[in-house]
Amino acid sequence: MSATDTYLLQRAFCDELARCGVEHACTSPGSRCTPIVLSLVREPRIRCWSHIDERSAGFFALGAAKATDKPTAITCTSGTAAANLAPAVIEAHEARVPMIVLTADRPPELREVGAGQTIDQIKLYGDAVKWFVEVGVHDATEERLKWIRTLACRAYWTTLEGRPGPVHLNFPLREPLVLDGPLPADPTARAGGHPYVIVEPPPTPGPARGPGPHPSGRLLIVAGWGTPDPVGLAEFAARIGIPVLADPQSGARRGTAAIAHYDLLLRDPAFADAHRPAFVFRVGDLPTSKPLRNWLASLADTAQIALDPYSAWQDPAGMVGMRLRSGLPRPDHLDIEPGWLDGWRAADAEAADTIAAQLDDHLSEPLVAARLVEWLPADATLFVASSMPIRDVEEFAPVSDTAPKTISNRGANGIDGTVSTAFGVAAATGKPVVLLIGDVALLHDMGGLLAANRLNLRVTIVLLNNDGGGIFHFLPVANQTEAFEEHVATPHGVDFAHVAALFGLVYERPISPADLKAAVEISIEDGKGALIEVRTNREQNLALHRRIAEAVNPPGPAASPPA
Ligand SMILES: Cc1ncc(C[n+]2csc(CCOP(=O)(O)OP(=O)(O)O)c2C)c(N)n1
Ligand SMILES: [Mg+2]
Repeated sequence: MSATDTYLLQRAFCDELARCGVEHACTSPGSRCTPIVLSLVREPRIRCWSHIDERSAGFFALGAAKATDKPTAITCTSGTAAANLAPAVIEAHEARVPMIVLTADRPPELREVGAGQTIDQIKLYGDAVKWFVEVGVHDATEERLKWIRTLACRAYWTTLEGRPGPVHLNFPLREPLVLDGPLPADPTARAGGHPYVIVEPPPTPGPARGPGPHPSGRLLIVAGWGTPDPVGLAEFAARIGIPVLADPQSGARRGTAAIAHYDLLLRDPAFADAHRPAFVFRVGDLPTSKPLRNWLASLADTAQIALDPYSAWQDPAGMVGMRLRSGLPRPDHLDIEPGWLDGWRAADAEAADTIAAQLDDHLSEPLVAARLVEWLPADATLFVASSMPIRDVEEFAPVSDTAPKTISNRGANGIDGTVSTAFGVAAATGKPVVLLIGDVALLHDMGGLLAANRLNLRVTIVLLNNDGGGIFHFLPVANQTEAFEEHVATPHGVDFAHVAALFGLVYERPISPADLKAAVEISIEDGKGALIEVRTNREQNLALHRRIAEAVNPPGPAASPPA
């Protein structure tokens, strides 16, 4: 296997990835990966994004794939570099995101003999990938060139087939790793743009009108991330009169059937009991809300039907008795109990008024979560970090027909890689991206900020800085005073103005909602991005959440922990 063989094979492989539809790839530096990196960079149809840290690169690729629903390619060198992709590969697996991971490796004769930067990369990501291939070392015969073209096509289509997810191809590469002459013609090269192997695209789930359950009475829809055709779903529900408990990530928190504040409403046992449905359609992923999850788990007499287009099995309490693949039955008439939707809507409207009254005009975490959805243009993406930001957006964001697309890394619920994922979304959409993130999550992926100036990408980062993990104050661990602050809340005292300066970001620290709105709007309009810090206090944040929950449900029980 000469360098010419290596580069002929890699060029054919990348050509085929591009023909299939790969538009973005992430690279990171190294020696062993040189042929893969150079071949990707030389493929004009693939935009290559360079990263220093493979963990960030992995999440960036994840963000680009999430934003486009198309597989992103990512490559790295051998050794622990490949291990650093694991968090993003796992998130891609859990969240059904298509990714093509191309790791460089030492050839077989250099494994387990003390050669540098060599670890066991075979099936490195275990069952988190849909397909693993040890590509092997080959001469670039016509036969092998054809084969590697089919391999690229198969890798691409495998990421999308059935439940989408990542695939891993491990490429052993022999020295020399660079070419010293021109690359000869490829006998398998061809004109035209179509791939070597065309695979029928997976069926898109959508509304179905055919046979299926025809429930009546009290119908309810719970919609989460992965809801197919959320606008159609919201319109259908409004026409028929079915309340939709719509997580902002579903895209269905719109129209006259969407219920926004179910998380707060369902904390009241009397409300929860009085609003028990006969049928629940669970569309897409389960929302994060614990009161909603507990309520669904308690509905023993309710028929629960999951629309499960991606074969996700989202049912920790084991309540789902039927799984639909193709779409919800959407007959024109359903026999819905009179007043059923009105009852939900009245309660939701009252909760919205109560929240608005409680939020007054001071900057707080719930206020920021609620208002961002209103302030952002409809073509923007709101990327929401795990921990309290995702919960606050779910709890407080209003129903809106012009809400931005809201996404989050909720496959494995990690706080890692959040900054990089948001930059990946910005790279792939070319549209405004606003990242709502806590201080610990930002510090966890601070290196992700390198993308702003290295890759000339703009993200408006709204940082909720409560100097630690505010979420833990809602949990019983908050009572373990001897270890809580240092080992659980983990305050750090970092000055984020310095972080902004270090990474060359515009820095703002608004002190009123009006200032924040102006800072966000300017950042989006001038396209420069920014780090906009909102300082909050963990104890006061807990107290505010409790006050709101009590105001919505007087004289109901104290707020449930949101974990
Ligand atoms: C990779 C990873 N490590 C640890 C956790 C556990 N965890 C959940 S929330 C959290 C704190 C997040 O703090 P911050 O980002 O400041 O948000 P806040 O809780 O203040 O809203 C931690 C450490 C996790 N989810 N993922
Ligand atoms: Mg925090």
